[in-house]
Amino acid sequence: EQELAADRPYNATKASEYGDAARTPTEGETFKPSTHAATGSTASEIIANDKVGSGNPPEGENPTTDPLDRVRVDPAKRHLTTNQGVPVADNQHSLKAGLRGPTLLEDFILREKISHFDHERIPERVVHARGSAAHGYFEAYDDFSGLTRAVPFSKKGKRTPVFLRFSTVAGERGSTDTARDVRGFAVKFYTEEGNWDLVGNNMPVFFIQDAMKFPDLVHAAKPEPHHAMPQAATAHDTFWDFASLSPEIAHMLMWTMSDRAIPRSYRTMQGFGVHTFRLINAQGEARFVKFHWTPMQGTHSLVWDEAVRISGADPDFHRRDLWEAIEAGNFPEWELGLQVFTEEQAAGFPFDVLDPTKIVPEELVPLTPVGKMVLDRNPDNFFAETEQVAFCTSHVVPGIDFSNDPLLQGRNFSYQDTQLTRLGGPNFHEIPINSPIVQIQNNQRDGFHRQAINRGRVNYEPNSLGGGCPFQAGKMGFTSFPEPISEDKVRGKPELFADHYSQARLFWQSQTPAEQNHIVNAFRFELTRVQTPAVRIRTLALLANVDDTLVARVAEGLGLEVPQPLPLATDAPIPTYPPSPSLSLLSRPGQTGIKGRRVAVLIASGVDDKAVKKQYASLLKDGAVPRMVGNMLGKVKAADGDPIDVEISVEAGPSVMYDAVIVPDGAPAAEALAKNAQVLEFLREQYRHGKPILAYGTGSDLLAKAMIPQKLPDGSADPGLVLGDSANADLALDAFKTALAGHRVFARETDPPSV
Ligand code: HDE
Repeated sequence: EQELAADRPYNATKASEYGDAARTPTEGETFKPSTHAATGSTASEIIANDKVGSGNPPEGENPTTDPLDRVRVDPAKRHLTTNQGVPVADNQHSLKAGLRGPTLLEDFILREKISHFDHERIPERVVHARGSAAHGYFEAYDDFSGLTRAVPFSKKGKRTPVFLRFSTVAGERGSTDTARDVRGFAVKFYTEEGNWDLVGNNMPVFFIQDAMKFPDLVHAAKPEPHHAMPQAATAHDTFWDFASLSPEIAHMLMWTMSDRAIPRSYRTMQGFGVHTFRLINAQGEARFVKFHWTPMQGTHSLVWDEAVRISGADPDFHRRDLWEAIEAGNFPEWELGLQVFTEEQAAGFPFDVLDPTKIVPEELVPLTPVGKMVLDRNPDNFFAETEQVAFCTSHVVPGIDFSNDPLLQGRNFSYQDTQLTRLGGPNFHEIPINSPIVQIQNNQRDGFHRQAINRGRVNYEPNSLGGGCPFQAGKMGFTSFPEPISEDKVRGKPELFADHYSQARLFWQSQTPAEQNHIVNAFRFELTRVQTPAVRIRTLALLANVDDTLVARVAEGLGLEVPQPLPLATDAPIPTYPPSPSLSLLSRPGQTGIKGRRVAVLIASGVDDKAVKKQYASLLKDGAVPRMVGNMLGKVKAADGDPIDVEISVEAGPSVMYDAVIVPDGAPAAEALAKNAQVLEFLREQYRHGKPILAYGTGSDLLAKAMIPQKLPDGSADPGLVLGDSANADLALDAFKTALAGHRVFARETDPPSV
């Protein structure tokens, strides 16, 4: 029989109700008195100041961490209790009238346990259901108070804690990570003037121009309602039916059919605020702004064939990648860049900055880097944090304001509204992950699951009985930009919104040939899945307005003629843009380095272990993630007789789990591996997916057995295929690392694939 761990009643959430002495935790207890708790005189003031969302956090610390100890539960050395704190003697058997008798209604322990379990699930998000998140901070490069009074930008080196949730859009909570889809990129800044949510995506434009159309877009994109297919993908006939009848979608289609929709990792995606927002400084001066997050890990994507296979091999591919990188101390970073422009400049642009289907090309307004975001801590509990976090575009702080983008205006209603159902009422701001780091003071009261114990009898304003508190903040408070408005009340859109194609063309023309090939193949794949011929043809008619080559190539892939283009929605002259190189994934900064890249080292008995161990260590040192991959788990006997552990088998860790492969020297090893068709397939997939391959000595025999070409299809040397021997081992490893930093050799691709 275990003794009860606590020798006296103790509850971290009630500590100070029993006086200061009760704040010392008993053994096995996790509660730590907060480092910044005020030492007020009455017990409840101490509680109030120790609560999450209260007190003044010391700068540079993540103040959301410490106070959360109030709600952290660590069962170490503690006994089991019911939710009422009653010690549970037996957690295996229900209470019965006799060993073979019926279970008794009286069994409050069984009923409480089952009943809580019955209600464990909450509704999943209607879009962006599948996500992964992490904590971190944003650090300003300088004092940008001339631009905005938003506190995260107030001085050089200032750190603001953040929580970032990535997501796919269409798939359900248990769907796969690598579906072709937009990715959510939602950042919550916990500032000293309240929470600011920058709820963005990994693409800078959107499908529609007005919130009115959002439910239709989502209905069309989600599984078809009669049979709930496809899961974890955007629907085919219904989505393309809607798309081909909604020409404003043209630009976004180019992005979603590009490699942006199949990122290699959350860590290698850009993020965008999408809408035009406003920055307001302390003098009340306003400027328009677009927010851009640039990954310092490089901007990389999967190839489609690989994305499909990963869905089977590891549906948690992106979730795992983010988790493991942070656990390994390989903290991902993004630079925040702002495109700042005035209302007068905006009036001169050939597009409307309120139109969320348009970008502001970086060549027109360059990015100003203002800070970096670092993700350095995984959540403690997926449900409590990642699932319950509630982002709302309406959560802005003084210094940030909206524009009249009609999509943003609609979102400002939608997010707050959706949380009411999803999180069960109006107190979702009290859930620890959603609580601001500043104390909340207002006269809102009650509602389901209220946690604040508001004291006193005054719950209205103005009042005299409470000394007028809490009082209005006046100039210190949030003030909306006083934009002058004098217009008729109408349903409609501005004329420039009607140009649907010029920026779709800009995107297409700014891609490299390899990226253009991928776009054509993606359209071909998706439209092949569409069963209704008229929908295919109408989509081609839409693409005919984007680019002649694009539509001709897609039509050819579908065995169709190019149809007449869809009629244009405007007679106004269509703007033309010079190509924007920054729209190509391959031109983004941060493409160097191999941190976090996964490298398979194929081993079997007889492998040249000295060289292998050296390569392995060198990759580790550079922050890469090498893995010894073999026919089966267990030990292989190296050439010099030493055993080496196989970390994973080719069966459980197929090619698509790695960014590159090393095939070491050692004739017996090459022979043993060559007998396994999965190994040969592994190598062929590495090649087909453009991944760097390093082979030493007899490793080349294995490549030959897998029929890996030595030259690129055009006859030139393959920069990703490095052959080495003992004489040039180090040079070869360096060449391999360079290829790995470059990520892929797209020049290997042929259509259809020849390997
Ligand atoms: Fe969302 N969107 N959205 N969206 N969205 C939601 O809010 C909505 C849009 C985005 O990790 C929902 O809490 C409307 C654009 C992200 O928790 C919902 C419109 C962009 C996330 C909702 C849009 C986004 C959401 C579902 C058009 C990129 C996940 C659950 C007017 C700038 C946030 C929830 C997270 C989630 C509505 C368009 C990004 C229903 C009505 C444009 C990253 O409120």
